[in-house]
Amino acid sequence: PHAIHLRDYAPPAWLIDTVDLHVDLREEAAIIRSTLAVRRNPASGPASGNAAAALELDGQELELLAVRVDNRLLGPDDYTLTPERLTLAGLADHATVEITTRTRPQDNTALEGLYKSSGNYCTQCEAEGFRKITYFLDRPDVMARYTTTIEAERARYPVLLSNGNLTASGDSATEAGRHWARWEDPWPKPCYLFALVAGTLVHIEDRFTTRSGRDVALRIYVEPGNEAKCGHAMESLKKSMKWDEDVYGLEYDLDIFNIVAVSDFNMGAMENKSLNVFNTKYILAQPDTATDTDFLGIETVVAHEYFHNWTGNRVTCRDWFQLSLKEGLTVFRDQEFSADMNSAPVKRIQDVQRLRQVQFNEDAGPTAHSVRPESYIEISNFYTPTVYEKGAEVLRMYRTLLGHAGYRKGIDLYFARHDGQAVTTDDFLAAMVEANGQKPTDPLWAQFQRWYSQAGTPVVSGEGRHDAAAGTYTLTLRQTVPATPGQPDKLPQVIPVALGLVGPDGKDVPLTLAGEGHAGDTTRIIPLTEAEQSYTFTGVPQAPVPSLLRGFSAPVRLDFKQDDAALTFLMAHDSDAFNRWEAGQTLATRLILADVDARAKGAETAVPRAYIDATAQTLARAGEDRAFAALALALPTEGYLGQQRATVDVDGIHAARLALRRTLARELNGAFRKAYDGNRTDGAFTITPDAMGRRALKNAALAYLMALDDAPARALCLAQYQGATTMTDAIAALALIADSAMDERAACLADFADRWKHEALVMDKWFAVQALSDRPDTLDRVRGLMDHPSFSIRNPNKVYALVGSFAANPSKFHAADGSGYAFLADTVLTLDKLNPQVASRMVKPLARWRPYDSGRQEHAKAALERIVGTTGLSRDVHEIASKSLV
Ligand code: BAL
Ligand code: ZN
Repeated sequence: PHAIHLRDYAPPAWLIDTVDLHVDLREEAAIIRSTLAVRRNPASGPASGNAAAALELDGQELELLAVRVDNRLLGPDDYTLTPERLTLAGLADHATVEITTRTRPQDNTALEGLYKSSGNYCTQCEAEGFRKITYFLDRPDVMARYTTTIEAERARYPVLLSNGNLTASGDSATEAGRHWARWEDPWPKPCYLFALVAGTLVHIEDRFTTRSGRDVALRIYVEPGNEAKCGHAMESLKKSMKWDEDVYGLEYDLDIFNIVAVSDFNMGAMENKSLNVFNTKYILAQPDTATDTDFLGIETVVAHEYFHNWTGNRVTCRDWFQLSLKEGLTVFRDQEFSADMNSAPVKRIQDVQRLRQVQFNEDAGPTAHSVRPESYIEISNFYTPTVYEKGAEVLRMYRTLLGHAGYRKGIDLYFARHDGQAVTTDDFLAAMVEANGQKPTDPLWAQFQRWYSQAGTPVVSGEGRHDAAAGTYTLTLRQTVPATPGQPDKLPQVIPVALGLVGPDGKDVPLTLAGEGHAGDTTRIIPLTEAEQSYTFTGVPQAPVPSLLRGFSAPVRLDFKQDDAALTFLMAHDSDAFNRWEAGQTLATRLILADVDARAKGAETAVPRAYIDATAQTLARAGEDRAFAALALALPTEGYLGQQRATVDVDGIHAARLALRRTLARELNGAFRKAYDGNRTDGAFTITPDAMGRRALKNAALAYLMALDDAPARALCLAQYQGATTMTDAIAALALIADSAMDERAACLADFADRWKHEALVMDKWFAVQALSDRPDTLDRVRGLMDHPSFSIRNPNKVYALVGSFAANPSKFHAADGSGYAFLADTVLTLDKLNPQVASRMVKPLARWRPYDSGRQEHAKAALERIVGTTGLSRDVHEIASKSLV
C-alpha cells in the first residue's frame, strides 16, 4: 500500500455538476444506475497538462454492468477497468456519463458504502464509501447536486429516504408490491455526504421554526419498539438548532431534517446532508436504560452532527488532509454547546480528561500526526483524537487569542467567503485573522500555523520568583515540542497561557506587567511564543501563588515548579474551577508516583495528613457543585499516571492508586457515607445538572466505600443495585460488584443479563463492566463472553464494549505474561476479515508498546509481528501495525 501526500494535491481534472441516482434494492443485489453531468475543470486546464485528461472514476468491489457516454453504450475496449478505477478517455469537454453497477449490501460486513443493518438498508460514505456504491470522483472537492430515486419492495422497505426533499413517490408501474421515492437535494455536496436508507422504521416528529420563519419538520426514525426512546435526542436537536442561531448566527437551510438510528455503525454518527445516520447508542435513551453519561453523549453528538450542516457541509474540506477543518471546529462547537447546556467547568474538565487520556497518548506514540496530517495510507485511520480533540483545542486557542467578538468576526468572514466551497485550514486561518485586521503572514499567525503542522504535545515548564522588596513577581516559562515520527526537530509554538496570581488572602491579584500604567485583569493571556520568556508583574507586595493555564488554555503538558502547599492552597482558593480541580489532580499524581517508586524498592509511602484534609474539604464543600466534587474526588487514571513516566510500572501504578483510594476510604469513611446518604435521588428522574451531580457524587462516594470491600459497603452497593431506578445507579453498583469478590457477584451479573437481554445497548454495558473488572480471571471471562448469544463480532458496539473495554483495562490488558496482547492480536485478525475499520481501531492499544518494560515490549512486538505477517491484511490494520513496529 502506498502513501498519499498533502504536497501532491492537485485540483480535479473533471467536475460533476449533477448526479441522478437510481437505486434498485433487491434481495439478491442492489442495482445502481448513476447519471453524471461531467465537465472538464477550467481551473485545471492546459497549464497543468489536463487538457486531455481522462475521466478517472474511483470504484471498489463493484460489478460493472454498463457504461454509456452521451447515450452511447460503450464496449469493453472503450474504457479501462481496474479493481479501483474506471477510466474513460477521449471525452468531450462536457458529457453525460451513465454507469450501471451491482453490489451486494447484504454481504457488506465492513459497514462502508451501502449495507444492511437489522434487515434495513443504510449507507456510510465518509470518507471513501461512495466508491463502493458507484464509480465516481470520490473526493470532497467535487461538489454536485443529487437526485436520488430509491426503488424497493413496499412491504419490507416501506420507508425510503435520501438527502434533500421528497419530490415524488409512487408504486412501481411494472412490478407489483414495489414502490419508489425520489429525493432532490438542492445543495451541492461532496459524495461523502450522500445517504440512503430503506427499511421498516417508525419515527417521531417535531417542528422547529428558524429565526427567519422557516418551518422545519424534524424526524427521528428507529426500529419499531424504540420510538419511546427518542425524546431526549429530539430535545437535543431543537436545542442545537436554537443555539447555533444564537451563538453562531447559523440557521437551518431545508424544510426537513431526518435522523435515522441503526444498530450496526462504525462511528458514532454521520452528518449526511439532511439525513443524519446515527449509531443507536447516540439516539436511544430512557432513564432505566441509559446512564447520565449516555444522555450527555446524545446531546453532544446530536448537536455535533447538526452543527456539521454549516461546518462541514455548506463549507467542506478540499481534501482529507483538511479533515480537522470541519471536525476540530465542529467538536469545539459541540463542546461549547454542551458547556452552555450544563455545567461549563465540569464539561471542560471532562473534555480535558479525554484529551489527556487518548490524544496525549496518541501524540506520544508511533501514530502521532499533526492536526493536518502530511500523508496517509488509509484515511479512515485519521479520524483520530488528534484531528478531532486537539483540532478543537486549536479552535479554542483562536478564540482565546482573538476574544469572543473577534472569533465570531472570523467565523462570519469564513462563511461569507467560502459558503459552497471546499477549502483548507489555511483558508480558515486567513478568514479568522483578516476579519480582525491582521494578516496570516504576521509573525504570531505564521507561528500559530504550527499547531496544524507540528505533531507532539508541547511541554511548558518554568518557575516564578517573588521579589518582596520590589513588590514584583517574575514568571519564567519555557517550551519544548517533543520529536515525533518523521518530525525530529520542532519549532516553538504559540501557547496562550491564561494566568492568574492568587494572593495570600485567596483573592486574585490584578495583573500589571512592568511598564504598563494601570492594573489589568486578574486573568491574563500571555502568548508564549519563544523557547523561553520571562514576565514581570508589578504591584505584588506579598508572595502570590501562580495559577497557570487557567481553563486549560492550551493543549500542553505543564511542568511548573510548585510545592504541595501551593497546590493545596489552589485546590481551596483558585477562582478558576478547572485549576482547582487540576491542583488536586497534580497532588494526587505526585503522591501516587512517589508511592510507585517506594513500592519498586519494597517500601510504601504514607499519605500526608494535608492531602487527606484537603480531600475532606472537597467533600465538605461538595454541595456547592456536586458534579465538580465527583470529578475532584476521582483519582487520576492509571493511563494518565503511566504517561508521566518514561517506563510505565503497570503493577506499581495499579497497587499505589488502589492503596491511596483505600487510605482515603478508611480515613474519611464517615464523610463518604454522609455524601452517599445525602445525595440519594429517590424522587422523579430528571437530567438536570443538579440531579446528575447528585448521582455522580453519590456513586463516587460508593466507589470509595467499596474500595474497602467491607460488609457495610457491600450491603450498600448491593442495595443500590437491587433498588436502582436509573441505569446510572444500576450500572455504577454493578461495576463495583463486578470488581469485587462478593458472593453475590455472579447472581447480580446473571440477573442483569436476564433482565436486559433484549436491549442491545444495555447489554453493551454488561459486557463492558466485566471486561473492565479487576478480578484476576477477567481475560478468561472476556474470552468466554465472545461466545455469549448477545455478543456479535460483526457489531461494532459489541466489539467496542467487550474487546475495546478490555484493551482499556490497564492491569489486565498489560498483563506481564502477554496474554492480553495475544488475545487482542487474535481478535484483530478475525475482525480484519470482516470490518477493517473496527479492526484498525482495536489494534491501536497494542501499537503503543514502547513505554513498557522489556518483557511486555517483547510480547507486544510478537503480537504485532504476527499481525503484520498475516497475508491479506487490510490497508487499515497494516498501516497502524507496521508504523508501530518502525
Ligand atoms: N464525519 C464523521 C462523523 C463525525 O465526525 O461527525
Ligand atoms: Zn464530526
